[in-house]
Amino acid sequence: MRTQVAIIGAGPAGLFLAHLLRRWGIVATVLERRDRAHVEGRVRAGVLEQTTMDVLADLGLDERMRAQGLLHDGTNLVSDGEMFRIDMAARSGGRRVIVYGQQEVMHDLFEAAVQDELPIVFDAADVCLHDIAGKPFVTWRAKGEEWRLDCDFIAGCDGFHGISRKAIPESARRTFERVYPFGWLGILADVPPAHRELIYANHMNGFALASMRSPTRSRFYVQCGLHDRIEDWPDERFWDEVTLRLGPEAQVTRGPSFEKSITALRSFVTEPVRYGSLFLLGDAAHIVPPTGAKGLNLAVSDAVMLAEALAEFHGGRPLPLDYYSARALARVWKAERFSWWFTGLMHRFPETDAFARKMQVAELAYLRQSEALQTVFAENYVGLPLN
Ligand code: RFL
Ligand code: PHB
Repeated sequence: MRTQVAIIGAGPAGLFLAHLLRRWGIVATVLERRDRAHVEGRVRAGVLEQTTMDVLADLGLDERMRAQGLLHDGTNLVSDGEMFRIDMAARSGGRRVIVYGQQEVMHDLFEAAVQDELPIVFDAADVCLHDIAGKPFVTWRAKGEEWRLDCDFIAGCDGFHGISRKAIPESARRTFERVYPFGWLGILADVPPAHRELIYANHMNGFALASMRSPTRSRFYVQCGLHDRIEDWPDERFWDEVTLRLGPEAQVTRGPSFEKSITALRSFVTEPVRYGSLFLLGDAAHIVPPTGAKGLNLAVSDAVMLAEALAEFHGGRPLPLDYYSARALARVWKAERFSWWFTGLMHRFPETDAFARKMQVAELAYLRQSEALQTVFAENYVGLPLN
């Protein structure tokens, strides 16, 4: 079998790339370790940047998002119970975010893939990359058989735990990493959202976030210990804590949770994101803590940048493929900075002594009154331009 681009992983990075390449007339095959239901069922991101909305619109895949997504002009921050709003649209020339869950995005991408007959191989076991510095090919096992796919390029879209990044020799890559000394405990519940827009709260006990999926489904998070277990957080404790941390202006409605999971927080970048014919995209190349809601959005901007670079190459134009590495990493590092800064501002760290806490409170007070700082926040939150 032969294809132009072998895409490893059918998450957001892989599927956006497959759709974008198709639009440029480039043939790609996607190899996914799990089945569609598993990939579509993962409860993850909730907030899409303006840039991501625009890409879905360009691909003609925005119908359900426009009908069901919740457009937000602003977001709310809470400092010790006191809430203030940042009008992001007003501070960023009218750019906004939309609350439209990753599960919905994946559903739309998979449905369109079926319609457009994009080749996706599910349940591909033991995917192996070969000769990435020469004539690349990929092998895997499925239905008890061995398969081989020859290709011009490989796009490693297989997430943080995937195999693609590790296919680059250790001597050729560098890792930059920060592991945070806490996690996020997230729940879903069929209760109305605590507010019309999101609320990010800094409280003595730690961070809390009120988000949503629809007018009747809410997503909440609280900062928790790195070694906490789900059993440590029965619903009652969760609701008590999130209500306290979000403060009196949040209208928290309690109800049974039906999804509860703990996520570790990490900042991570590998460089370079190209080696021979292999490109890394999305979580395979970088991780941000979820505080800035950037992960999925970065996967999408990577996909746009690689699709454009491959289209130039395909069209015989002399744009160097290394351009992808430089262009993608330039945007990635800015999103890393914003997510790291926002995480630092909003969480309680083991070393958060009385002085450090005063610094957080003072910075939040400054953000509350300074148009300049709010502009910086808004530009980053709605998503920096691709160039
Ligand atoms: P994914 O989604 O991990 O997809 C990788 C795919 O590769 C497959 N795979 C393999 N396939 C073949 N062979 C192998 N050896 C393979 N190994 C893995 C996997 O099965 C999977 O299908 O990576 P991708 O595409 O780069 O997308 C990244 C995003 O999913 C991620 O960044 C976001 O979910 C992060 N994130 C958020 N991002 C936002 O933009 N806004 C948010 O509000 C937001 N909130 C979040 C988040 C992530 C969270 N968690 C759980 C990590 C909230 C949370 C709690
Ligand atoms: C979510 O709704 O899951 C969500 C929203 C904002 C974030 C992170 C996650 O910063």
